[in-house]
Amino acid sequence: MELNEITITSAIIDRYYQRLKNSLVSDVAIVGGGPSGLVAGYYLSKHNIKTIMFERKLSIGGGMWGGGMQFNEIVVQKEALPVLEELDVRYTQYAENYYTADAIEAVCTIASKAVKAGLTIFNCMSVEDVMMREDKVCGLVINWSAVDIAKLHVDPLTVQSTYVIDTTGHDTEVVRVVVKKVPGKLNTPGGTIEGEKSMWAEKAEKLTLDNTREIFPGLFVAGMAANAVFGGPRMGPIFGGMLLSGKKVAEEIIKKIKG
Ligand code: 48H
Repeated sequence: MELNEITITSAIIDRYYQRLKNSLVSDVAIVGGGPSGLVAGYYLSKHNIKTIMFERKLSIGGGMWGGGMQFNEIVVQKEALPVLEELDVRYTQYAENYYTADAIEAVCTIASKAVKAGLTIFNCMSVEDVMMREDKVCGLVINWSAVDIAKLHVDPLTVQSTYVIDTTGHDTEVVRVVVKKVPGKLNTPGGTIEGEKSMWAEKAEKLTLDNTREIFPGLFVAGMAANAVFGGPRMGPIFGGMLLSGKKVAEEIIKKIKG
């Protein structure tokens, strides 16, 4: 059978264009494809909420691929096992309340489930700003990561979204832009980013969940970003808090959209 390069090229351009055009207006835009973002994307999509995700890197998965110090196993505590079960990730008990999973299986399986539930992912795209109106964050300003890396002076494009979730991890990049450029205060004790604290796993895992919420009208934080914004400690390679945080942020937004 004949294979024609121009048809191959045309197929990619047409399909990608369709997907991008269909994503210009969405219910939820997630920034960052780490574990918390992927889990949020899964639950939102499963509830038929139109959800898109932007990931700066070529691969999604964030900090989960490398487990702890590149030993590619993750630890998950008992309370997060229902999320692993829902997502079909296999796990093994290590000690009372400590379970482990293969980091590679976890990333691949969660990502696959999220995409099959309907999440649209754009990799190699960076979020550099938000779209704002008087009262809320209402979208994202995006550009190719390659433009960002090469420091080319190329203007970005914009997508509109009812809610934005910052799951950019330690750097909490979307919230950082809002603090710098959008009038108003964050919903934190000091009204701004409190900053991540040093390692204290037990406390951090609880706080990650407490801190998963709407931080500014239209803007939610989840995962490591939630801790960084609210001044919680880090927790190292235990991932239950990330999974539960992704689930919680999805539930909060589902409640807002569907009542
Ligand atoms: C597009 C962006 C941008 C941007 C960043 O760091 P992540 O894995 O995030 P979480 O919160 O889901 O998981 C945190 C976890 O991996 C971790 O680091 C833990 C548990 N640490 C504990 C400790 O003590 O260190 O993923 C964030 C993703 C990454 O893939 C980034 O590339 C991406 O967000 N990202 N994507 N536009 N501006 N900024």
